[in-house]
Amino acid sequence: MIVALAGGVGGAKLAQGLARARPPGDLTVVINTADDFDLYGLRICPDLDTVLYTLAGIADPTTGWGIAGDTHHAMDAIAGYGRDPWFRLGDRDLATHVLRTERLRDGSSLSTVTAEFAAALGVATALVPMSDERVATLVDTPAGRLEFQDYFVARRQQDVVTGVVFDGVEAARPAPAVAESLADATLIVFCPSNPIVSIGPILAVPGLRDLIAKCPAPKIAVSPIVGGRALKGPADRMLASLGFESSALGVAKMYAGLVDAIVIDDEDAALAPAIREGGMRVLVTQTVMGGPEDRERLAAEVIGFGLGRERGGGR
Ligand code: FO1
Repeated sequence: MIVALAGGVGGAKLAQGLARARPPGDLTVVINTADDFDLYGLRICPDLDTVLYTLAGIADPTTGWGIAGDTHHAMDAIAGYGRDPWFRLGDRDLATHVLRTERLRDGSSLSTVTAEFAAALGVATALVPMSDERVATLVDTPAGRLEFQDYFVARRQQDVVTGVVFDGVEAARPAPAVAESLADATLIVFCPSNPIVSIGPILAVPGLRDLIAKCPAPKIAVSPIVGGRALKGPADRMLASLGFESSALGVAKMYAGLVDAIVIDDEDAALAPAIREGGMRVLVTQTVMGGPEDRERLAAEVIGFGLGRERGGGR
C-alpha cells in the first residue's frame, strides 16, 4: 500500500499518477482539510474535492480545481442579489457541497462522506481527510490575521505571510483510516504540495507526524519548488517570508529527519550534491507534470526510487 500526503492541485496531479501506476486499491491519499471553510451555509473542502475530481478524471484542466465544463449560473444569481461571488463555485460542484453539508449535518463523518463520493465517482483510491475534526489555516499578514481562502482567493495571495496558525489542530485526531493505511504502508509519498499550508497541517495533527516517523516504510518527497519558484500558488513567497529557502534545497531541509529521499527537477540538478550532503537520497528528473500519462511517468519514477529500485540520477 502506498500512502500519499497531498493538498492542492500539484498534490492531486501526482496522486492521479500514483493511482494509475498501481493496481486499483493500492493507494491511500491523506488530504489536507485545513483549507476547508463554510460559505452560503455549505461545507467546502477544496483539497478533498480537487483530489476527488482529478482522480475521477473530471477536474477542470485549466484551473486544476472545480469540474471541467461546469457552468456558474448559481454564482451569477448570487451576484444578482448584490453579493460578490468571490469564491467561484460551479453549478455541478455545488452539488458536492450541498450533499456533503447534508450528510455531515446528519452526523456522518467527513471520512465517510468522502469515501461515499469517491465510490460514486468510480474512484478506487482511498481518499482520506487528514482528520474528521475541523482545522482551519489562518494566515498572519501585515493586514492582520486572515482566513485562508480570504488570503488565497479573495486577496489573491498578495499579503506578505508572517505566520501561519492551524486553528483547532490541538483538538484534532488523525482520521481512522490514516493509522490503518500507515500500518500497511510500503512507501510514503509527500506530494509536490505547499509544505507550509498543504502538508504542514497534515503533519500538525497531533500524533500524525509520529505515525509517519515510526512507520518503517521508506518516505519520499517531491519538491513543489522548481527553479526557486512554486509551479502554482504562493509557496515560494511564503517560504521566503517565513524564513525558509525558496528552493528544492529549502524543501529538503524542511522535511529533513522525516523523509529519506527527495525528487527534484532537472532545472535544480545543481542543488543535488548539497541535499545529498544532508543525508537525503536525491532523484533528479522532470517533475513538471503534463497530462495523466506524464503524471503516471513521474509517479512510476517516484515509486521506483522511493523503494530503492533505482539509483539517484547523478545528473
Ligand atoms: N481558487 C481560486 O483561486 N478562485 C476560486 O474562485 C476558487 C474556487 C474554488 C471552488 C471549489 C474548489 O474546490 C476550489 C476552488 N479554488 C478556487 C481553489 C482553492 O481555493 C485552492 O486551490 C485551495 O484551497 C489551495 O489548495
